[in-house]
Amino acid sequence: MSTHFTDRIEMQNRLFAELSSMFGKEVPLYDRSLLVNRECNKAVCALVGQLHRGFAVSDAQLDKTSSERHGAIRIGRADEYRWIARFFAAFAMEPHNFYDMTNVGSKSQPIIATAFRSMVRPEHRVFTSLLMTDYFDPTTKARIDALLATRQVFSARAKELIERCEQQGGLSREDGEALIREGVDRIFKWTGKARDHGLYKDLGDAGFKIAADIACFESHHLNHLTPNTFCMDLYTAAMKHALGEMDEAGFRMRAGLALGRLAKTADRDWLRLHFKHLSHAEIDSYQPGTVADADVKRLVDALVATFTKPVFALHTLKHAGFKDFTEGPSEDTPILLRQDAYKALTEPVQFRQADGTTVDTVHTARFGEIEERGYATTPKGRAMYDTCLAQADAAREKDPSLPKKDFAAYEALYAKPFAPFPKTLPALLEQGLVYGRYAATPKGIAAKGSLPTTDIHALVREGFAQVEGLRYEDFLPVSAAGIFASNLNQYGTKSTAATKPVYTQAQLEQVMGKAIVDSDVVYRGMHAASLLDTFAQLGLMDRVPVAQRAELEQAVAACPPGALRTGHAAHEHARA
Ligand code: OOG
Ligand code: NI
Repeated sequence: MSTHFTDRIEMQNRLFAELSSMFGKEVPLYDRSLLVNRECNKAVCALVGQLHRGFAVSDAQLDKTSSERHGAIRIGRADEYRWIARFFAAFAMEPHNFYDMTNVGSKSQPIIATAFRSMVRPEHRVFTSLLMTDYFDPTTKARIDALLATRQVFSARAKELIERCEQQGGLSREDGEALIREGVDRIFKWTGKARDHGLYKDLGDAGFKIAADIACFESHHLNHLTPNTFCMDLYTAAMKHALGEMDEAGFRMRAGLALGRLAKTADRDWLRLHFKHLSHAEIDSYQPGTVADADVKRLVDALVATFTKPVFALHTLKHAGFKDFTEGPSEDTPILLRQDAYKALTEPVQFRQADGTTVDTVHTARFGEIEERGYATTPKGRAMYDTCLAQADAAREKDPSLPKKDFAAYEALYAKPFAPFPKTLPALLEQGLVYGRYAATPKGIAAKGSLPTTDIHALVREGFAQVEGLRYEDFLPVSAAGIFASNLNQYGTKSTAATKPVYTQAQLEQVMGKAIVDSDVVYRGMHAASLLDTFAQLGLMDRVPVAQRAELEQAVAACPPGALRTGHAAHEHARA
């Protein structure tokens, strides 16, 4: 038995690179949207390089950072879901958080979900839904269950590889590659083939498009694969321009606005948030520079010229337009996750009927999402976000046509409820709204024994300690509901069962045979462990108030050990 197993994180990166290239071949619009994102990210790096003299990102690093992905798949049967959990475990991806999408008000869908990702510095994550057929009346449930029962998504070979990985504790390089091929060529592949057009039509007509998308297909086809943007507003403007929805003047204005704002907000904390490969020391070595209006104009000119190249004529490809507004916090609030998308494409499908006949028709589900990750919130920050979001959503719903009619007015309207939210990392940390990772600085260690305070914010301000904001690596149920609503081209659904069943995290854990990680516990544990380390290094441990110390120790004890033990190593690894 070989002990030289292939590295699971490397396998994960390979899997996502392969999925991305598969998706790019299946959906040319996705492939081109990656190019648009790359150009936007490059422009952002040029601006930031001028703002922080010494900052530069190699093409390879840019590609790596732009290529972090999240994806979404939808599963029909509990046993399939368990195989998926076992499949992702081979790639060091564990279930994080429970999302009950049957329970998000008017945008509810008949699914429950978790997201598979690595615990520490995750690059990729997959939102994985399970269709709950008991959400439906008994007749519909029986029809869906019967059709689902007759498909086989995992080949015997895929199962054998997963079992081998579990038994051996890893896979050889060849076996790892073979499992990736199973994912790319079969499990997540779009085939354009479906079954039982009658059921498909009945479910769609009753408003259950998601059930149709799951039940009638023969694989867990990727619904979307979402790259990472450094500047959401620049990307959305560029896509609207490339899709022919925004003329050059409109693009110039929006791009100028986005980059102009970035020139004011892209501070060192922003660099640490977006460029995980950079060390504190590297970032500290940059010299402050300035960005004038003329510099922004030059960057916008260059983007305008770039987007006239034929490869960026996205409007010549089949498409259904771009979403009207971005999901998540307002543009000036750097927390959690902002997401947007080009709308779902209508693609040909062929149904094979039970009697052997075929039906040629179309299916609308796969779309092109983009995301920008912000700081991870504490429960206090999350509660504040939920309140602001509810107000902002309500304001938008009063006039849904506003984003298209008058974008500036819409932006102001949406940002207003978020006004109480601090906009910088120090303020967010001081108010206990986001998590950070602290460390003692050489200056702090030199001053050990004579430090005047245990107030971590003061210690950071005085340069005795340093901090980086933890990045949010998870999903947002309300955003996800909005995304479902827009990619299914419908609002929400209501259960047709006699009484709507209640779904629990324990139920999904039982389906998988493993526990779901609560990402808040992990963020809090990382935050607390870094504080305790910092106090110890600064010789302040004895002066930390007893209650505060006990709380930090509890947070560390509650955190799964993997998150803390490998945290440092993984960090160094990512930097190498
Ligand atoms: C998943 C929608 C949720 C997100 O980014 O919130 C999602 C789906 O469409 O299957 O991907
Ligand atoms: Ni998504």
